[in-house]
Parts: sequence; structure tokens; C-alpha cells
Amino acid sequence: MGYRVAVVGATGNVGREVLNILAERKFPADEVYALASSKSIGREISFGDKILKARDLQHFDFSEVDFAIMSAGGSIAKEWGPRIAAAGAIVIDNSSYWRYHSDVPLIVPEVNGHQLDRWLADANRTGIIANPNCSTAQLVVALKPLHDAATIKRVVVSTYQSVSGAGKEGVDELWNQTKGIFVNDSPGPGNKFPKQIAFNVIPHIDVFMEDGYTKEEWKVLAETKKILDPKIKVSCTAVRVPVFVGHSEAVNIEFADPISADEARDLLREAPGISVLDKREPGGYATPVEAVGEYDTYVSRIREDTTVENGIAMWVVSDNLRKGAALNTIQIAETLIEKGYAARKKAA
Ligand code: 2RA
Repeated sequence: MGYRVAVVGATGNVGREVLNILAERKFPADEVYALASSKSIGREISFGDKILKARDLQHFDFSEVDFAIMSAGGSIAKEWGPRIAAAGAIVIDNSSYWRYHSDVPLIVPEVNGHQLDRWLADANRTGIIANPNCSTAQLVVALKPLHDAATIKRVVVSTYQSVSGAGKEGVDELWNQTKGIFVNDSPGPGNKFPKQIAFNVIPHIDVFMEDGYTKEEWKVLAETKKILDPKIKVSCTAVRVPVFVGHSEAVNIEFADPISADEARDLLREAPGISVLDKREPGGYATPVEAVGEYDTYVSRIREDTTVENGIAMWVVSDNLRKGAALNTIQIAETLIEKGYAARKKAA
């Protein structure tokens, strides 16, 4: 018996990618429902070789749904997560709303998918699982095999985040400003980014916090601790760059135990969800262009950092709409199925 899957926020960048990946991976679904806000009812969305019509979230009956994959923002997640879970579906939420709740697991299957065994067995579980921020997902996938081998003490990461992380408006703003500059127009102020994004970089993502870091930078820290190890110290600088899709990260790691660049490279080659592309020659590394549309996180430029004891520096690139969002939610659902979560019985 196949599963019933509701995709909430199906008309957005991530929701559409969820539908693409469900079809690509032949997710064992009998039914897939595209749900959206009332203003998008009836909008047509591709699902493999089919077209789905967006239905109204407000009037949808979740009582026979097995998985609700939500990519509709924090306020919808806050209101609808518990309602959908109370109807018996497992909610996998992409927003940041549930990520830091102690009774909600924050999961990257390659890293802490094992936590879902206990969660599934818990009769009092909330029914909600959180998906991490895009910049965290690719980072922890790359850190995990190295942490297991040599115990990470501290990570310093600088991100180069594409505009699709800011949604469709971010993509449109980069497109319009770039076109404007080419035809000799002033790009004008945008609505989404605080400074011109075309031909520029902006060291500011999400709101500023009291300590001077931004919320995006804090998310990388808090989520790495929750997913991988609370003892790891993390310092992040998050930067928006004029790239449409694909986040990159320059990562500097300090370990408790010795580890060479060759050892790190071998461990990463064997690790799930990672492709190592690391030739010390022009072009022998990954860039966002190669990562777009892919499932794996790419690791390149692996080298020893001799300015600290036991240091490694590396470059990590991934498709932020896939591993950073849609793909990870589907991998969570697949992990639950592997662990025995059965489709609910349908009414006759
Ligand atoms: C960004 N991390 O790139 C966000 C999206 N979740 O803006």
C-alpha cells in the first residue's frame, strides 16, 4: 500500500522542488496533493509527467494523509503543524519555526537519522519533524564523517548564499537588476535585499541580533549543535552573492585529534551524500553551477590549516533548494519508511 503525501506550499520554489524530487525518486506514493493558500487555488503545478491543481490548505482533510511536507513559512507552520499532526499525519517542516523546540527533532538523515528510531517508538511524539536551514544541512553532512574520526572542536564558516535562498522575490531581484545594468539603467533599490545584489555581495542575511551576528549566522551555530554535537563551537559569516541557485561555504575546522588532508579526503569520499571533487589544478573543484540539480553535497579544496593544531580547510557546495530544503525533507520521509512507518489504512 502506497503513502499519501500532502505538499504544503506547493507553488513556491521549494514546494515545486519537493514535487520534482518525489517524482524523480519514485517516492512510494499512491496520492500526492499540492496545497497552497486560497489565492493559488487551481494553479497548475508539474509532478513528473502529471499536472496537479493546487488545492486550498484551509479546506483540506488531512485525516488520511501519511506525510505533510511543509514549505510555507513560519506562521503557517506554527498554526498548521500541530493541526495536521493531530489529524495523524507526520509533518516535515522546512520553516525555522519548529527547529529549536526541544521536543521536535531536527534531522539530516546522513547525520542524525538514527534519532528517528526513538521518535517513531514514542507514543507521545509531537508528530512534527523539522528540516534545517539550507546552509546548515550541507555543512553538517560534510562535518559528520570528520567529527566521527577526529572530534571537531571549532568550526569557522563563511557562506556564499545564492538568491534562491531568499525565495522567488530574491531570484527576480537579481534578474531585474542584472538586466537593468546591461541596458544602462540604474538598478534602483530592490525590495528583498538591503543593497544592490547584481554584481555585488552583501554580508547580511536575515535580521541582526544583539551580539552583532545575523539570525542566519546564529541558525548555523544553533542547528549544527543540535544536529551534530552541542560541544562544537561555531562562528559563521553569512553572505548573499549574485548566484541564482547553489550555496557555497569556506569551512575551517579545528580538531581535537590529528587528521591529515588525505585522511579527510578519504573519509569524505566514503561518506553518504558527498561527492569529493578535489584536484589541485584550475577547475579541479566544485562551484554552484555543477551542484545545481544534484543530490550530493560537493567537497573541494581539502587542505591542512597549519595555523592551528589539527586544522583542515575545505570548500563545500550544494543545491540549496535540494539538499538544503526539498531533498532533505523527502530523505526524512524515506528514512521513516525504512524504519517501519507504515501507510495508514484508508477508509473503505
Ligand atoms: C537563505 N538560508 O539562503 C536562507 C533560506 N532558508 O536566505
